[in-house]
Amino acid sequence: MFCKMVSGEIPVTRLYDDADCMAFADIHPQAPVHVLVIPKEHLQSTAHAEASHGPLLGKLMAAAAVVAKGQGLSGGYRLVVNTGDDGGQTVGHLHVHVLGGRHMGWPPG
Ligand code: D5M
Repeated sequence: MFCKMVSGEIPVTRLYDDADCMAFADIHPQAPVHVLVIPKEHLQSTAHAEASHGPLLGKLMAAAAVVAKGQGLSGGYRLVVNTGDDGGQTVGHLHVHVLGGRHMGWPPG
């Protein structure tokens, strides 16, 4: 479904956009800042990543850091990548949650 954000079929405000990745606000925010960073190439999850995806995964993390900085999260933030059913993944297009603006508890639920 996030491929439709990439194509523009589902319009979203892009909080970050480069050749490989883009970011937009999560529709169900779990923190004052909750942004999703996705690869434009469809990749279902980290479990589906091959060694050849290494550079893309690196770009995704770097993009998440740029997003966090752009959102003013100078006090820290959390990056979350849910994977598969047990990991709580509900959308089958790899995404990094950037969560911030409040203190994050541990362990996660
Ligand atoms: O996280 C999937 C996340 O995707 C969840 O936090 C809601 C969000 N979501 C689902 N649909 C949309 C749209 N249309 N816009 C913005 N955000 C969306 P997961 O890690 O798979 O549980």
